[in-house]
Amino acid sequence: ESVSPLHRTAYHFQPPRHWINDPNAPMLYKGVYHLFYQYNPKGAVWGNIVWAHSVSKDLINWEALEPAIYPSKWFDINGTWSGSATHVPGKGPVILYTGITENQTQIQNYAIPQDLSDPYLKTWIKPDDNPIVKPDNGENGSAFRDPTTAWFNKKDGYWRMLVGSKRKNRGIAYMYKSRDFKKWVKSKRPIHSRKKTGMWECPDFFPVSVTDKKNGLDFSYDGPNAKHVLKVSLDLTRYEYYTLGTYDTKKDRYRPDGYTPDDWDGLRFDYGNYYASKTFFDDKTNRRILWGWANESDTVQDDTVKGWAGIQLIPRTILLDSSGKQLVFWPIEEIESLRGKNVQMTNQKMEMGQRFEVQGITPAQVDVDVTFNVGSLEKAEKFDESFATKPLELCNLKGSNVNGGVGPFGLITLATSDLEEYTPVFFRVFKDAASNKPKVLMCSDAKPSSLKKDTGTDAKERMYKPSFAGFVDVGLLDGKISLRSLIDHSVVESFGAKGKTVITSRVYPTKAVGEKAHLFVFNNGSQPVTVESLNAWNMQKPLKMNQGAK
Ligand code: DQQ
Repeated sequence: ESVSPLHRTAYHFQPPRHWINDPNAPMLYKGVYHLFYQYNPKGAVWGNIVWAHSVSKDLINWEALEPAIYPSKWFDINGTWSGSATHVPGKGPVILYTGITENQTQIQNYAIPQDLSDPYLKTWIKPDDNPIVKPDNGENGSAFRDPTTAWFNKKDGYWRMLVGSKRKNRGIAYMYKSRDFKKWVKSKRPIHSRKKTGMWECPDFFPVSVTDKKNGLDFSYDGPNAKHVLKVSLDLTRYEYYTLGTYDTKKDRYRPDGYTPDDWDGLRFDYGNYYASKTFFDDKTNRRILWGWANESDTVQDDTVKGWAGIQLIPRTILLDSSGKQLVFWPIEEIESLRGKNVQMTNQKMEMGQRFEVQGITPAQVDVDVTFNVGSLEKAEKFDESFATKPLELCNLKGSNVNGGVGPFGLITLATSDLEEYTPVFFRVFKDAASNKPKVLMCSDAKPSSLKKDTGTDAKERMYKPSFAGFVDVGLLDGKISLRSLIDHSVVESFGAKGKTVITSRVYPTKAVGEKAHLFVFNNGSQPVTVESLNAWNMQKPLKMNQGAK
């Protein structure tokens, strides 16, 4: 089968061909990073799912090994779906995953390495005493999957883990306990549930430090100064949300803080094309690192023609924001080792309608980091409260060309020189009437990204070119706001205000490709905005990216 190189990424994780989805069981073992992922070895659409397995020493270069887990036993004969790894003292890493049985029931299994002395953990065994957990009478056997990494409670000597589910339309994360990591018993209460959110896929549950602004915490951390994060992936709309809260290890209860909605309009790791994410704790560098999958935005037909579909986004560190009310995300620093040629811009004032090209690099494959200064907020538009939970509607109403008081301003990525095609990533600053504080909107807009003709009559046959949006919780006291975008041919991953709001778009320009893509900074607001500093780097291709994956 042929593979079209046109929109393939250079420095994002991809196998050479075929379909990929969820990252599974990320971990560090004996100095080697492991990433497993849902993979179709036979084509560029979802199906025939196995756990592909890649290893890396630097999170940049990846070597493909043989698939680690694939259907072979009665307890996973119809599928080996998502799961996680836990380091169990005395046993090494243990994988928990969802198996699909002959009659399509979802059950939880475990797998263990054949040889613990092998840092690559090449061969995995699925013992015959599987499964470890089956749906009981109250549970829905067709919505019961994606076990989390387990955490250990020293006080009572039990491991605990979560399984995503639903009852009618209520999203649920069931909790299971075990002493020996084999016999698991369901807890009386799920760790959490929420009405009308539908199936909770790929739950993730972990602590973050309130006081330590540099380091992550292990899953089993049970000391002072921590909050917990519960993230779920919503099957119905294909986006995720998380709550921050308190986990009382004695009562075994998680209570969300209540600052932000525990619902569809909750906080997100990424407000764009991002799903089925999963974290792990890197105990070498004390980081909590997040992996997430970005699906294609073009059609299934196009994927088949391309011969590939899906990428993993650049791993991100997760920390609690200094406000304590949200998380912040930042691309792992290893990615900076791929930075090549650098160009800069400083103190460039942009009047309304002006844009400046970032020249001297190849903008289809760059890392760009810019700090804007918005000066005065006097001209900022009044914020209409009815949009308080509707950033997307606001972005749809006010695109990058709709003049405002302060903004829109930002980056124009993957553009033709005359903006026939372009993907703008930008801010717009409002003023909250009651508090007089700024309300900042961030948008990544794929609508003008591609001239490709859509011929399909059915939505599935049409390219998906959505605008994505989120608010950015900044005070703008010094007038500054930053934006970093990782641009890689068909993906634009953008970090607003040092990672407070992150948005990923997948786009398929027809002309703004390769050497023909351009990058600009722009301002379409009546208040002049200054580019205080801008750095753009060409990004090199890693030497190894899964060559020869089966
Ligand atoms: N993908 C897996 C499931 C999971 C879903 C199947 C999320 O385990 O719920 O490929 O994308």
